[in-house]
Amino acid sequence: VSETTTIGQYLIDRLLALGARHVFGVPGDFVLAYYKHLTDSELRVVNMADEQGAGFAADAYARVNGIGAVCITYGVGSLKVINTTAQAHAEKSPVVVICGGPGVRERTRERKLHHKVGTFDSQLKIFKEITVASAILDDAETAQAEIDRVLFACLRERLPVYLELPRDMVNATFTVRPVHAPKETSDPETLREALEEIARMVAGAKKPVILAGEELHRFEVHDLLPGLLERSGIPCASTTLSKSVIDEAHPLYLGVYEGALGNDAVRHYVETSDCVLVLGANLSDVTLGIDTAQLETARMVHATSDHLNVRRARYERIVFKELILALEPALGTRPRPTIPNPHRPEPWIANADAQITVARLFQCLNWHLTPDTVVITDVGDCFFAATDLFVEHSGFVACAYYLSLGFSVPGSLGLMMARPHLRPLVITGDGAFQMTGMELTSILRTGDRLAPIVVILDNEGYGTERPMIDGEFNDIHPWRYAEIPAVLGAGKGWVVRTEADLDRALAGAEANLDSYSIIDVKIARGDISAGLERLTSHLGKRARG
Ligand SMILES: Cc1ncc(C[n+]2csc(CCOP(=O)(O)OP(=O)(O)O)c2C)c(N)n1
Ligand SMILES: [Mg+2]
Repeated sequence: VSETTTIGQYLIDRLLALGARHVFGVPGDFVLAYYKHLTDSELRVVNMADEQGAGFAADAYARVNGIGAVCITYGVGSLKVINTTAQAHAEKSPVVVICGGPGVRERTRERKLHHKVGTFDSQLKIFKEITVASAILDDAETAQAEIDRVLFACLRERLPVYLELPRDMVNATFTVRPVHAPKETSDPETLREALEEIARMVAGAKKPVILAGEELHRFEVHDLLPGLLERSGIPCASTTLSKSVIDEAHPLYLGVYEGALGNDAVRHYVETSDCVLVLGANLSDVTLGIDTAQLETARMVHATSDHLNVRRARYERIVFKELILALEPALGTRPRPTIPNPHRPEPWIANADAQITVARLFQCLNWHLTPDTVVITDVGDCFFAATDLFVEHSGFVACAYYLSLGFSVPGSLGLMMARPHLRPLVITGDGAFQMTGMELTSILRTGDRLAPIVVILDNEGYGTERPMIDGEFNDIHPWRYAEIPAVLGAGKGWVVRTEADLDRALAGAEANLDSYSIIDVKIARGDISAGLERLTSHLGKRARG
């Protein structure tokens, strides 16, 4: 039997079929009819205060759920998710951007229309640069093929996509054809040869090591990692972007590798290895410790969804997931080496009157992590300090490569929608919080009694930039963050100056299961984490030219 549907409904059905349960957004007249449609569907619409917040929430959601969606209006809305879509692209997050647009009948001639800039193609062109596939759904005849093409590309590449829905096409009908998910397979001979070459290289190595990247997580093969390590006897390190790809308590886990910016023992192990298997890690200047990493191509296998290189040889037509699935049986076994494991958190005992410092704050937070915590950090010293947290069981989410301030508070809402049983520990700087922290209002608006704990490192401004080049431009207006609950009419707040204050605040926050908690931690100017200390001495040299 042939079934008739509408473009709007088909898109909803496909999103549900591919695993989306929520859509984040802000309505506007070009998308209002579709917004109503979405609200009446099985998808839950999560309204945000600002489109950038919606984009960040969809990104965080997509990272843990496997697909996410953001729905906004033309121009004023969509152009505000450029930054978040660029982040999703940079860090491989499968976000579907759905933008309501002018109707096809409104597009018969170029004219000035509210929210429109340039031509009717301008937005599509802008999004083309930062998405893997895109379409304007202006024809009912081709709509199904276009939606399928775009959504499959999103999942195949784990990259964002853009769909523009002209408002008069929402209810345009067509007859649904069966959906065929394209099956991507490697060239079997090439895969076999590549695996043999990798196995030879590993067998001949004295001290192989795996650098486990974020794509293991994105392509849902991270669960294979413990088995791979245990059988092969090869230890692994993660990158700043992939932290928590493996339980950090695993005996074959070394820690986060980030060149000279990270832990010395991890650096030494990785850089003295004669065979580094880089699996699913995109190597950026950040991942490579601001280019301080010493990894030579001649002793490296580098596999990502984009390419496979064994030393200098490149193998084409290898599907990343297939390679990872085939790796464990292909590699031999060897006795487990003795390796330096990351330090477990030391028990926290407060020195009651001592002024709180960044180092002690993170020691305390580390002690408070539970299997139900998911850590989400913003950019700034919170990120550099959080890299050193010992994350057992729990997840760790950060925009560790694109580094856009303002991700954490809206991102935490995405995480809570995707994983309602987890409680986010949101760690942010005061500058980042002033950008998007007001999305706390969206967390309340859900009516779900969500209870993230937001910790603000309140150091009177842009602490990360001060050691590089300082000036008034790094100062911000001081807020009374702990009083935000009074303004929003819900939530609980604490100000922390001493270690005893921190104990009280965390005890109170942990007991507050009905609403968000906000902890304003007063950090002395110039008190920075060891990680940031190392970073700024490198960056400062570069920034000063
Ligand atoms: C959206 C965005 N704008 C600007 C920057 C540049 N930047 C990097 S760190 C930083 C300071 C952040 O201040 P804060 O959130 O208070 O954290 P702190 O550095 O004090 O730890 C700035 C402005 C950025 N990364 N992202
Ligand atoms: Mg700050």
